[in-house]
Amino acid sequence: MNIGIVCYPTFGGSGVLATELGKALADKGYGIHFITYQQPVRLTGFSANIFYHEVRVPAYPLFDFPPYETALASTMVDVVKNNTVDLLHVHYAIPHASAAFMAKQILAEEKIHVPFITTLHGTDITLVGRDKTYAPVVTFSINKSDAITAVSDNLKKETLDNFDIKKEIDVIHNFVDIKRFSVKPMDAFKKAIAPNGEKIILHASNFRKIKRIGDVIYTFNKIRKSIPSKLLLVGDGPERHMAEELCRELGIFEEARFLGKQQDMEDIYAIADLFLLPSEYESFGLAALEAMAAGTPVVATNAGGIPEIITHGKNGYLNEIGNVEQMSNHAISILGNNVTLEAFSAAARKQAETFDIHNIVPKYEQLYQKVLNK
Ligand code: GMT
Repeated sequence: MNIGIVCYPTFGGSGVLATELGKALADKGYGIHFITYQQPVRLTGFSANIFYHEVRVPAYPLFDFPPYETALASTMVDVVKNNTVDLLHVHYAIPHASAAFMAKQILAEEKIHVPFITTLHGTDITLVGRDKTYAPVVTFSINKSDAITAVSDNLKKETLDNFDIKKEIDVIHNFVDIKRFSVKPMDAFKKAIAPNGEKIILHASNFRKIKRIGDVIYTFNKIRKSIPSKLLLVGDGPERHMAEELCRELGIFEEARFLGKQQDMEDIYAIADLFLLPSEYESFGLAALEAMAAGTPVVATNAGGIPEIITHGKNGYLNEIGNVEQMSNHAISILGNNVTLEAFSAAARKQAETFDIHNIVPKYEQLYQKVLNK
């Protein structure tokens, strides 16, 4: 089977998931055509079954806003016509689902029938998609999808509560490659970050408001007063400047390392003792799952789909949004006792195993087959 995958090629969770899915399918012998505006960040190495098609958006002085969606739909048409593509799988509804619908209609005019599947990831539904500027197109194109998936039960509910969806939504949870994330702690790297054996607290995100980066820093500031620790911040985005300022204001800039965007996350998770995810909302929280796969317990909020991966008091803790006191107390309770830390770490890894790539990817394969058999 040959599949066209459309996603955001950046460090965001939807692009990461889509790329890992494409790579896993290629390993199983599927032909995978990535259709994106730049090479997806996790698309490294060579596979004979993977093809990359760049969406070019030519500039023209008339355009204040280059028509990306039109360029994407046209590229999808071109890829389908010039390659063997059985179905399109688009990740993140905006504008991928409506572009896929347009491509499907254009191809149908030429008697080429290609179904498309839309995977909803989070802010395409809960934040951006709900805005009335986008909502009618998002609703229409989700309903026109040949199959719809959501990455958590919570996101399915959010979609049904907020959009007039007339089709079944299948929940296929996000996944992680356990084998890849179970790297041994890298002693030299750990020593460079925490030379005196301090505990390492990690946060990784796109530094948007929804991630509540301020809460990461305030929580860390409370933890470090009880337990010698260092903070690692991975990623970049609009809140980074504020975060750096806050660290300076609190006098903890030396204890915090801003690493920017990173490729080899498995090496970073491997040295972390605890992952902080104080988000306002997460449909799933892929970064938390990756941390857990590396045996890192997670202190997070009780928001969105996070409770679908974290079991309170076992492999991490779920907290009220914004309650930094609660988050730091829970973090201290894990980090303050090595026996507890080891128990949480083992439980985190065990929980991540249920979301292993080998358990989840077959669900997408079954869905592809079902759509093609229709
Ligand atoms: O976290 C983000 O804001 C990026 C966003 C994306 O689409 O790249 O992430 C969403 O999709 C991820 C993969 O399915 C989920 O793990 C994240 O929880 C979700 N983010 C939000 O819901 C805020």
